[in-house]
Amino acid sequence: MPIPELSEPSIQPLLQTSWLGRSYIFLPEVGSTNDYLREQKLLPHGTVIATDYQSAGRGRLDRRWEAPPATALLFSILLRPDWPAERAIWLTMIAGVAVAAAVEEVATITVGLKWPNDLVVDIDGEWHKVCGVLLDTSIDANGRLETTVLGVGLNVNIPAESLPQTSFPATSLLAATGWPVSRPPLLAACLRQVEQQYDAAERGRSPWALWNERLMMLGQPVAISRPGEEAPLLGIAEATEEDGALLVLDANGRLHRVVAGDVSLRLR
Ligand code: BT5
Repeated sequence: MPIPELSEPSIQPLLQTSWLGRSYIFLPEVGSTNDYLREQKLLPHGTVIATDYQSAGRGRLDRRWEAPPATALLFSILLRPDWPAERAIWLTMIAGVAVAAAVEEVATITVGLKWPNDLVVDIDGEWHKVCGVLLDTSIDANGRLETTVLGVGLNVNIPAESLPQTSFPATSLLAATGWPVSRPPLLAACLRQVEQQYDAAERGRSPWALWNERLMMLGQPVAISRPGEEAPLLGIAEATEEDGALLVLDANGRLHRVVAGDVSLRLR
């Protein structure tokens, strides 16, 4: 029987990292890679788990993340940054910037970011979601990050007809470009890019500028649904602040600072 594409013996020779993914676990199937790492308290910083199928893949707010078997990159990274809790957003930014750069290395496609954590690609003038990022954190009594799990779900070779039906349209690299992408080198590129961005953050460099540069909705009319708020906020997405907050200008000229929510673009 051939060894699975994402198994440790396939991935290790491709790794170009010094610490990320050197502890690596492949499970053919798991509930959720984020949940698996959250439960494994003793694994070292930089452990990566990848799977071919999640039976309980999660998005934010306990939403489902769906992908048919062996068509996506579904992986999570265990990180123990000695950072204040407010800096957790840096990890989400790092994942977005790093995975976008990795995708652009291996596929002929330009990737944008949709605030706060989605990778999107333009297909005939309409943005489609190709990847989502999920950060789980635990914080110690001193307000510092303890254990964090950074999960990435990237739609690689999902055929167009098998894409999940979602309110914000989904796509895969295959559906968007017409070309399948080999998952092992793409995973290795993602890990190299994440390590590079993480090491820079450890040296004090915020990923905010790189993240902000890729945000595709700045200057555009948006509708934002916010947790706990019935009516969506309508306005122009003006800018972001270094802590990741989105500034939205409404029709009355009032500037709103949004820290959590889902953005959709609307027509002018
Ligand atoms: C996210 O949440 O986009 C974060 C997704 C993170 C998934 C990874 S996979 C590895 C790791 N282990 C996990 O259990 N999770 C992480 P959010 O922004 O809340 O988006 C969720 C919404 O995206 C869902 O409600 C659907 O509408 C849509 N969706 C579900 N599956 C999708 C897919 N494959 N492609 C695009 N959109 C999808």
